[in-house]
Amino acid sequence: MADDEQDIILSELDDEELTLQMHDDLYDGLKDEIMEAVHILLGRGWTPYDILTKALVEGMRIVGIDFRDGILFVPEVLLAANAMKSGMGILKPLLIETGAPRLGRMVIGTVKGDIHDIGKNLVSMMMEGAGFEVTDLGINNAVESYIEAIEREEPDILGMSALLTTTMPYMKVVIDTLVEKGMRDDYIVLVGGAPLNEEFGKAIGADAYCRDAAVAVETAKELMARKHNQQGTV
Ligand code: B12
Repeated sequence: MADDEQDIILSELDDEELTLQMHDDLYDGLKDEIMEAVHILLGRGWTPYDILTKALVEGMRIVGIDFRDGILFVPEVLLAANAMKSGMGILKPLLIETGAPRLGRMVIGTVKGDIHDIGKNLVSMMMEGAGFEVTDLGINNAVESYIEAIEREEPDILGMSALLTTTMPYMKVVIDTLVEKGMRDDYIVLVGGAPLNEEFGKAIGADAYCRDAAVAVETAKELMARKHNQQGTV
């Protein structure tokens, strides 16, 4: 970044400039600047959802491209991820305080071998904002961890996240274990993460693959309504 970077006064930028600056700041892992910019946009009346998607998620998408192309490396991406998380931390209570009626419960976690958690955290936040109670199991979850949590929490929905092509097959291990234990039909299983697609979701026996957090919320609501209708007619 240019030397005159520190001369930029974020509050003097217009919305578009500020959003672009946030993409740059996220790229550079500048946590304080990201937090300041999130507050500025909130002050200008932006919705938490717009800040999340247009400023933070879009910034992370750009980081992802340069990581893929070998321009950025793990330490830099970790800094970007931390800056992203600090921005998400400000938005989380705002997304959750919707006063929406309780719609159901969800247990969510990233699968074994995988430590990516930004997308999962976003899904948790959006689900909570939509009125679901969410138990987040964190990262690197073995099948036992999922089973233990669903037995304890008795959720309506189990969510699994994987960002690596090497860890996504583990979702099938979890689903197959649910089938073996005769528990599969007790839960709606949602899966997500950048390398997945609808076909993969179907192939492993999930109820749905969701490409982003907004789709996750819509799909969860739809499948919950279907489940309630089915229970009503039995
Ligand atoms: C940030 C990041 C990291 C950070 C993670 C920090 C953290 N706390 O999460 C760090 C630096 C630690 C990291 C490490 C590694 N990473 Co990485 N990482 C990324 C990066 C750049 C962004 C991921 C991200 O946060 N995206 C933003 C969020 C918002 O999007 P998302 O995760 O896709 O989530 C959305 C949807 O997918 C969906 N969703 C996600 N989960 C769920 C769950 C449910 C239930 C539902 C319904 C929906 C859903 O909703 C979310 C919100 O809208 C991606 C690039 C990319 N294009 O994805 C690479 C990427 C995933 N990483 C990659 C790699 C290779 C690695 C490493 C192996 C690198 C290394 N050499 O060590 C390690 C693996 C460590 C491990 N064992 O897990 C590769 C994977 C390639 C592959 N084909 O498998 C990618 C694609 C980069 C690349 N193109 O090379 N990484």
